[in-house]
Amino acid sequence: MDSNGTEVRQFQPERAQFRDEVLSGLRKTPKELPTKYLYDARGSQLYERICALDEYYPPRTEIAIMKAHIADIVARLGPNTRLIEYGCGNCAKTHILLDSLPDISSYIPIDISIEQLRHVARELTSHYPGLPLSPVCADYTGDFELPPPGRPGERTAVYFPGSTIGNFGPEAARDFLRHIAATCGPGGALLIGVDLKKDPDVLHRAYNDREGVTAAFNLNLLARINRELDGDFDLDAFRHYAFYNPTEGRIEMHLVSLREQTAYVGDASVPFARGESIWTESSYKFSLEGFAALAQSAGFRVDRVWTDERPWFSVQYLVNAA
Ligand code: AVJ
Repeated sequence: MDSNGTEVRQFQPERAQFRDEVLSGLRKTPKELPTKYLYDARGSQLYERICALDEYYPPRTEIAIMKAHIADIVARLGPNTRLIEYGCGNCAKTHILLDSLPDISSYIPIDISIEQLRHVARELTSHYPGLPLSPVCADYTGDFELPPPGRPGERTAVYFPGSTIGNFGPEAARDFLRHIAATCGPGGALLIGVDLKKDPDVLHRAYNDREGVTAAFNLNLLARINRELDGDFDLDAFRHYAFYNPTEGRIEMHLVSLREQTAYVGDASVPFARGESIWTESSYKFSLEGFAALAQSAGFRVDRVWTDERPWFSVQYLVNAA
């Protein structure tokens, strides 16, 4: 139980799993680290700062789309909905839904950061006193259990904002959407934020902000390994490097070693050549047609798409096609 009485179910990765995944990623060629580990308490804070940057257009654009079409969105979702959010973060966008969605049967925010989730649970219980809230702390790409369905007649809707679907490669994205389709069941739906292909300069600036917040966010992964796994990465000897790869349709985020060096994770050594990189994140950008094909391959039908007028970002309402 948390101090305010909300129980947080916990399935987050153990330290041993973190260590295994870090070492197996660093032993690959090319080296990589799992993106989900960017989000510890510090990483979640840095991500919130990214979301406030001028250059990082997605959150503002997505919120504007949600607000402009909230009546339409809510008419499709509700009432008597069991709302599950994957990677709620600070729940900034959720407020828009919770403020308007009538008769929610339960709200289940899932996040990998326990600190973040506890914070959000406190905030939500004070802001929405009657809301049935069941937070789950989990790596949602792994195994975890959802609280059982509640009321009769409720339908399950998943909310997956922020274009986090872009962090998955094409096959993993399809598998993950299939898993969501199974979670919603027949009659269920997915409300998802999907970032769109656009001028590569705009994309480049969004992941290379002038203040260096994105760089700090990326480097925090090495700092976290130092803190939690007794690592000795020299943060000044790695450079944040992010670019848009138009052939693959994705931003790639890397940490590049500025010199030949050996880093330790506990007593395991990891050699780096000068210029060698660790791939920490992909952020795929979609065309509307491309995303519709992906959704369809996962058992969804695109019911409705809302975008801003440029159009840079989309919010999409998908229904389980079963
Ligand atoms: C949270 C995955 C949507 O890919 O744009 C922001 C994370 N990485 N800046 C994204 C991120 C660098 C973000 N997502």
